[in-house]
Amino acid sequence: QITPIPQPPESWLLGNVKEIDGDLPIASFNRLCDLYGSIVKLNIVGRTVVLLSSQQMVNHVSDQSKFHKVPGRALKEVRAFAGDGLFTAYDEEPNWLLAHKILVPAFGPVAIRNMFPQMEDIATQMLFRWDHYTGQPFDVADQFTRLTLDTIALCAFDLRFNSFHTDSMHPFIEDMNYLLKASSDRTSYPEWSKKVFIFQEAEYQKRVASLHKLCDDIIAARKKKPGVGVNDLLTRMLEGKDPDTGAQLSDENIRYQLVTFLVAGHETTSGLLSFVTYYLLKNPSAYRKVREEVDAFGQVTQSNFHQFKYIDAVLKETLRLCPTAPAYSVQTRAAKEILPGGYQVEAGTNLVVVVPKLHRDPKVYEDPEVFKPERFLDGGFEALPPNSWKPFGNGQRACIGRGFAMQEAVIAIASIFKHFDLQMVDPAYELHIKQNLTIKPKDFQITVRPRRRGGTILTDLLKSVCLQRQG
Ligand code: FDE
Repeated sequence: QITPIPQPPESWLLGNVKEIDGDLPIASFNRLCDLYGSIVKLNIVGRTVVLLSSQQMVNHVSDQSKFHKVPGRALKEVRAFAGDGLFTAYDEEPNWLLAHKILVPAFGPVAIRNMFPQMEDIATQMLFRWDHYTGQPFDVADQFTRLTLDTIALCAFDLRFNSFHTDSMHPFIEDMNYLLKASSDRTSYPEWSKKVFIFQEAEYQKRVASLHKLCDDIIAARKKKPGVGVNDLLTRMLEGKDPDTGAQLSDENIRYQLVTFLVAGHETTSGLLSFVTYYLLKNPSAYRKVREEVDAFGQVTQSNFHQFKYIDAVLKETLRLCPTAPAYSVQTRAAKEILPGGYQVEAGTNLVVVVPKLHRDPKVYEDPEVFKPERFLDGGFEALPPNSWKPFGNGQRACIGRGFAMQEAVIAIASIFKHFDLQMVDPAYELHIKQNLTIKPKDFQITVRPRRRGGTILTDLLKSVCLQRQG
């Protein structure tokens, strides 16, 4: 016997479109889950979408033999610039498996460990910059965008954007922000509107072309001067072969992978670091414990990085409350499936996992709204019920950059807290979120002061190098 799925009242022609705030869809999803429960059905201009938000529901659809990732409406739009790159490819497109096989080793534990010096290099550039900002308010999201963009570009493509040496952001950022926002806006318009709004469409295409040109230029430059001894992502893509068939990636697909890694590799991680900063400033006891951990180790290094257990828990807890990729979609493999509670879903319907709500399932998390990194310490993380913490997606389509992002984030947080005291510009600041497919804190400003007296980060670092040499 089939239970009808709860649905808000529909209006004529538009269905439930008016339930969704175009600027902040995730807030609307959260609100609908609060109102209607762990499963909600929406009619978005004739398309059925089902929101899922409890561990029980999400656990059920995490079974890869029955459900699999199908890029949702927004990701379909993103295909205009990311094509069949890893993130936006359909499972059954041959390039997904081919690129997956070639690139998984490039993001394996050994490869990531070897990226430590490059990550440290960019983090240090940020610290230099912050030295000069002493006492002066700045936007954290802006700084972390520079950090993560420069880091992915250097680690993956041996390319320096040098974002900390210019005031304006690299033009790539503007194009990307425009395209991500436009892609998410486009989901509430019918397909034919692209033929009507010709100016918007022309602007969109212009941005896509500029993104593609940037990537094509990177590929062309590397082909002219193959990196001697460089074994980065780009080399692997240009030279890597499928171990089973010998197949290689086409230039077109490599361009899409470049776009994918530049976008996926920095948007989500910069959001994560911004939220971490917010939560640490809002929670003095967590701030103090981070500081204690950092001071106990002195410097974060390639060999001690795994021992920063408290910072790791802070990152996990931040991703619980503010998963920067706040939703992902799956569909049934068969014509229909019955979900727990007797709800029937059919093939072709996007089942959207509303991650921030899943992460507040009261059956899983005690005091779900409270920031408490301790819940993940001492086996707490391992003891979670299956599929109750999903900031990195699910199964074979889960985030390939997870280890990369976590290492980068530990290095950043550990170095910042080693060298600076941080303060919110407005102590009464309450978290506001802005969404651009991924989420970030809105208008969140801080000031920093170096912890030491006199000297700069540079003299500090030189001193510690000398001490290491001597000792
Ligand atoms: C992926 C991902 C995901 C899934 C999605 C879906 O399902 O749709 C998610 C959820 C994510 N990812 C998340 C995240 C967060 C963070 C922090 C990150 N992420 C980071 C990163 C970095 C890098 C480099 C990356 N990331 C990348 C990536 C890729 C490529 C992908 C796709 C995969 C496949 O194969 O599909 C992802 N990522 Fe992430």
